[in-house]
Amino acid sequence: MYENSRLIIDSSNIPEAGSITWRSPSNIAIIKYWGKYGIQLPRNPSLSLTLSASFTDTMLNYEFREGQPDGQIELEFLFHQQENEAFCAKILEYLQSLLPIYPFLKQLKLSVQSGNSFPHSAGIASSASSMSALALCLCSLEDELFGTLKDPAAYDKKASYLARLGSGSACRSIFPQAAVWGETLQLEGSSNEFAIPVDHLLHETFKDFHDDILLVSREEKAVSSRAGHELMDGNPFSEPRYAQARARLGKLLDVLRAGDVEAFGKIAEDEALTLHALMMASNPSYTLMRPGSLAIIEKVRQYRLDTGNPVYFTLDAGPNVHLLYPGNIVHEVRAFIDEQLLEHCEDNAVQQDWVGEGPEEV
Ligand code: 2P0
Repeated sequence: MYENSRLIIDSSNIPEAGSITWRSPSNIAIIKYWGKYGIQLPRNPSLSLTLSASFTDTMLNYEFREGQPDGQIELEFLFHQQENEAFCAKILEYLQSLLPIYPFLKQLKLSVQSGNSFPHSAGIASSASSMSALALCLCSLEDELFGTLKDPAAYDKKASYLARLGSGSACRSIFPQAAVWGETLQLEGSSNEFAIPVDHLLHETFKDFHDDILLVSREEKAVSSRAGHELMDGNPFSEPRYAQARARLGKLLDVLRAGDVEAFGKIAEDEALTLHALMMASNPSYTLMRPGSLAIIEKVRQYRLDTGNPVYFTLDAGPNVHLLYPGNIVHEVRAFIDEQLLEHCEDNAVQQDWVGEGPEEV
């Protein structure tokens, strides 16, 4: 979509050195993206809530590189002020892959410094926040050098597109409150190439929703998301699953408009359990929930029966449980977590989060 770009720095107009910093949040998928094709294109549309407290700060420094650049990008990378070879290699590979879109990247010396608001080993997915923060820095860099992204909607679309190329779920983090990634007949302008905002559809209730992340285990994930997506290719349930996700997304859009918290919770839980069932039914198969995850799920169901409070769970591709609930019951739910759920969390760890307003330049 943006390939074959002519974004090249003219030697008669060399830019001064500069620095750009973005803070970008993580997101929690309610309709899950699981299964992809081509270059990070989703097999079904997904919908997420944008979070707030779980974010990545990324600073990009740049200066013009004298002399004839070869095909290699020049990059220094620090994660929490420390060198990190694995992350550096990943970012370098990503930037190299963007050269058809951003050929000017090899005309610069780049330095990236990044850090998360949550511990790296907490088992909270950081690819959505980190890749969206980096993509936003790149769009600001494009605009500073060439003045080509002045229109906010064009800016967000390109940031979402670039974030997707880094990590699929990252394309949804660009937008406030909620976003949909993937073509669906229900939403005009939806695309497999980038996410679109759907905050304008949300009933007030969902603008004040919480997501407390119960950290059942901080261990590295047993299956990388790349390998997980690949497992869908040979999975006998994959086609019905993609149809199911499309149908659930249509239903969820109605529910989000109507403010129907109970129907929202039903879809969120069904999606989480479907995701894990798909992994259990893959070959090889994975059970990513731990005993603590199941104990929490059972207690959440019982708590709902006992109190009538609308508290629901979802899970990413890992053992941690996300508790979703409206802001007006935050004190009761926090007490429930402290009294009944913390015992299932590693080191009693919970990351409290809520629906947020999306990334900000800092
Ligand atoms: C999601 N997940 O919709 C789903 C639900 C995890 C469970 O997207 O390979 O890191 O970078 O495109 O985005 C995690 O996968 O995968 C994910 P890549 P990503 O949030």
